[in-house]
Amino acid sequence: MYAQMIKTASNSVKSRDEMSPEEAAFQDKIDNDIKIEPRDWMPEDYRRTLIRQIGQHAHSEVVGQLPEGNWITRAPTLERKMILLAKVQDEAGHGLYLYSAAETLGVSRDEMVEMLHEGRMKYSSIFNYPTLNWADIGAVGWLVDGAAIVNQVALQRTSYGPYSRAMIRICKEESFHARQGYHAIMKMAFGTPEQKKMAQDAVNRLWFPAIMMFGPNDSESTHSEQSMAWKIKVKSNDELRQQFVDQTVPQIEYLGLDLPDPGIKWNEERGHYDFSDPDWSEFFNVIKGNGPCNVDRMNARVKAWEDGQWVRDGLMEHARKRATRKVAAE
Ligand code: FAQ
Repeated sequence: MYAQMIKTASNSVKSRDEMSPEEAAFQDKIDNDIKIEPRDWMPEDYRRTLIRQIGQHAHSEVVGQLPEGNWITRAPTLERKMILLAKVQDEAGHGLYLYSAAETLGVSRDEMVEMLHEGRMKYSSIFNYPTLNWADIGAVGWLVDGAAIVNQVALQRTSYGPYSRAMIRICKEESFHARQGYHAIMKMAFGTPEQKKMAQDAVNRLWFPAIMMFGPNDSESTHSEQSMAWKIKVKSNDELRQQFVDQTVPQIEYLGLDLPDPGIKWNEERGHYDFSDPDWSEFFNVIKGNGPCNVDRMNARVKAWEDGQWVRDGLMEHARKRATRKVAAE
């Protein structure tokens, strides 16, 4: 039934004249910043695009636990272990809010998980890169959560009510995540020469994958035009990427680290930092499944899903027995 779910809404944006009366009324609500709620009429492509984006976002939160979860047992102090444990648990919670938001659009969590496992849905490219040492954990919190926040703050204003409301709580938790990451990397950058070297190496390796998180350049983005007309996305990929670069470069400088891209330079005329494009062929290769960790990530998720089957069976049996008892009592 959902085989076409990931079919994208890449048809060009309709002009007012081409819209049916229902579509025009829907667009009026969007233009007037009235939230769309689950029972409201919506174009089928709006629904599909949201399921794709929210589902992909939920999968990213869940898969995103893997690179950090890997370091819980190796955190350098009890305090860092507690912080990391709490952060990774938060990411699981974000996945759950987002799966619930997507479910309001008529797709079940099981179906989304199946599509992920069969490679019919994506998750964020960033989680296909390894976390090689403790400095990477600081850099993930600072750069990856930092990039996620820039995007998610904008998404608090997205047109679909359940998605926008989920974003509000997620953003609050993500800002704690970014701060703990920056705090961890500060300790390294202001620590011994060896620690500073590790921090530099982490920033060098994770910089370009972090700026790829915002998706391809606007000129290459398949969905942006329609998604922005529907206010599913409120800022374009390039706008968000620029915002992230502008806020992060001074943070790198404060740490006393070298900039990871020789193309980063303040542009007085634009009032923004210039920076180099990432290697987009690497990005497209990663999202096709050929990044350094894609196979490991998917194997870990499929194994976790299969290992958890007995829990889901137990819960279903418990619910079935309760329902049977209730009917018998009536
Ligand atoms: N990775 O037309 P566009 C986090 C695909 S949360 C993989 O520009 P769109 C928290 C895209 O799907 C991070 N695929 O697409 C955390 C499309 O493919 P399709 C996740 C990507 O949707 C931290 C094609 O490329 N955040 O990190 C990516 O309009 C630490 C063309 O692209 C969200 O998901 C990518 N980076 O814009 C957790 C935010 N970029 O369907 C744990 C919500 C693009 O044609 C630890 N999502 N693609 O086959 C969005 O805002 C949007 O979906 C974008 C992409 C901006 C990511």
